[in-house]
Amino acid sequence: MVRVVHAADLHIDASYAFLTGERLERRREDFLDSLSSILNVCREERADVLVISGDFFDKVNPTNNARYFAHRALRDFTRDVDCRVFIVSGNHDEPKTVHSRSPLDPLGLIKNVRVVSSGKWKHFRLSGGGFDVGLYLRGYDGLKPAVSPFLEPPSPNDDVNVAVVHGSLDRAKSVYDEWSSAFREYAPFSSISCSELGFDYYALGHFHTHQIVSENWGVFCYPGSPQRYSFREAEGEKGVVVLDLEPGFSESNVQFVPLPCRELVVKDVVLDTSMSNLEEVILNEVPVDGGDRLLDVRLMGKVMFDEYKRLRISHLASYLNQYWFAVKIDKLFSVYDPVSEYEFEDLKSINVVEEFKKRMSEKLRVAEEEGNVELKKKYKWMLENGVKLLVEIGGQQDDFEVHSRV
Ligand SMILES: [Mn+2]
Repeated sequence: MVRVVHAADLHIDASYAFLTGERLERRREDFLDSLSSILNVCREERADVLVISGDFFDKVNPTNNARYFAHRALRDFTRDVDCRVFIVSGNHDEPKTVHSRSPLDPLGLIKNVRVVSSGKWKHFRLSGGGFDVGLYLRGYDGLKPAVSPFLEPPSPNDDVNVAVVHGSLDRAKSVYDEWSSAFREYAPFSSISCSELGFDYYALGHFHTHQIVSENWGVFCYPGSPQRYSFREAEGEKGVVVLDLEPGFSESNVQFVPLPCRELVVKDVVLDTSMSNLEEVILNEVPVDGGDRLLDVRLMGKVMFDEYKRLRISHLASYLNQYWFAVKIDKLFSVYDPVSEYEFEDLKSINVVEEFKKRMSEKLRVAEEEGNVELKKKYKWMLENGVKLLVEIGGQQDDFEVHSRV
């Protein structure tokens, strides 16, 4: 039997626009703690192999701090314990240009650590005592992101065969689906396209929710990310899987091991135009028992322009930051201005030029409808020249804060 710990999507060195200074540093430590927890599982379970299916680092240029810690942790681990480590690259830690390297590559210089980056298949054979286990690893291809990792598959010929890739399985679910389908465009493949390949276990990375898709021709498994990478991952357990590879391998050989991670809370507050003193309204609804948890306050609904002007988001954030590890406040509400009878819909992508265009186009449309030739001419002139002027003075930049992905 060969005992494997399968982890993925550690995202070491993740950045968060709403965190700065000491809190950002502490949040980054969470992700390094996950690596330590995973190595501890390997020790406790007496694993022969640790497999990491991509997105070990959050970016192709992690800080030296993160590189140093990861290198030292893996070096110490492989020195102490007889466990081999295999890492493939993911869309986050594989560069998208020809002449650069993955930050994973230096880790491959450590004894007993093997790194497979840049879309090539590599084969390693392990002895299970009486049978052989074949590990077939492929790094994420930064140059051909939309291609199936199994476009040019290897022909596995060991007794138990494992494919290690970073990609989007069609039958798997993602918490990011309702937000954007772009997530699924990275190394997409279907389970049915694998029916003739001959792998027993697919050690997958990319989807952050732990899940197993069992087919007659193999077990597809995402261990999920060990930390809650974004507020979309506030629900469900986080961890790794432990599996015993042996002839006759099935889903029952796979066991999920939950790991501790920082908890995230999402609180929706719905505002409306009848409300005044929004800060007080919001604070009445948001709990202050946060402790070590992260909070995302999602402000929704519609507010009056005058009330919006009085609302101090940074004041609100610094107050709530006393009671939570950190607080992120999302302005998802629209703003209504009764003077102009205009409604600003999307505050996060608001841009002076686009708003001006939208507003003038609407006025132009009404003038056209009413057949008011004089007014139509005026609005047309204002639209053309107004946009030019606004672009000239730098109106293309967002007037509001830039939102991070989280
Ligand atoms: Mn990932």
